[in-house]
Amino acid sequence: MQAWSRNALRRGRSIGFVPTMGCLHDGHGSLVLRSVRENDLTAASIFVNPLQFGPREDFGRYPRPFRRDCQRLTGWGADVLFHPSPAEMVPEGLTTTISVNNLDKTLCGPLRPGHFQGVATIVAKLLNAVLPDRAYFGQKDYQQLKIIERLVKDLNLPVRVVPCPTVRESGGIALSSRNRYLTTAQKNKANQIFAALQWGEKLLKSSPYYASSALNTVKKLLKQISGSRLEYVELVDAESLEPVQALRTKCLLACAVRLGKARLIDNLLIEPR
Ligand code: PAJ
Repeated sequence: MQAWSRNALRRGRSIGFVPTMGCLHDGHGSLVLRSVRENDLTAASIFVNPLQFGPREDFGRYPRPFRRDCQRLTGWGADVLFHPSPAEMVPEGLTTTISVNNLDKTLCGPLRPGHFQGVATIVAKLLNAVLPDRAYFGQKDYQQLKIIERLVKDLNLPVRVVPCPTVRESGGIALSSRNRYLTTAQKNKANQIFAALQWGEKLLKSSPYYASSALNTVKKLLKQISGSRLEYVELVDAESLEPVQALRTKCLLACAVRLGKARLIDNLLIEPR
């Protein structure tokens, strides 16, 4: 991978990079298409990263439709796929990892101990392999995006992180590889997650100093989704990810909901009027 990238860079070509865990959908596609537009060459990676799954999470059953993924990447115009082996990415006796502080104290962090450390470690390794000028990340995983931005800044990594908006189905549900775990009926219910967040946005914009009341309404709406279990819904500052009591700065309204076999996350960025 590095040889391919060095060769391209020597020839003055810019490289865009889209890291993924595969089971590609149009959300991934939006990142690849943007990279193809903004760079001479686009690399994607597929690696189901064991370091970011907890012991009771879905690492074993995470879908891996590799041939279909390759076809999709070709269709979107990617130039190269990096598909490393687990042994290459997580060598036996791995002792050096990247620890994440502060930004993992809210939202998904407390519920998924070690998750963001696993993400940061593997993304740093992927960036070292691909040597891109730009790397594309989705706002659907907003906390991950902020942690990667911080990683790049803190470690002076020579790459520009490009945030990309969340792609949704027409009903509102954010595209996710884990939507595969949902039945059609559950998918319809999952649309209510986005509707609840939108309702929260409306309340927050009309009464920015009553954030806790807006949050309670969203919580109630999310809890009403039958067969679901709400893990959290939080309003945090969009930069520090610290909880806020009022909509004074740009904020993130984010939630995680368990529905059937899937754990779904979603969020909305909300700017004060
Ligand atoms: P994965 O879940 O495959 O997502 C790869 C990239 O696609 C991430 O940047 C994610 O935010 C983005 N993405 C997923 N669904 C999206 C949607 N509906 N709209 C826009 N972008 C979307 O995130 C990971 O993999 C891993 O943690 C990884 C960064 C590859 C490290 O292992």
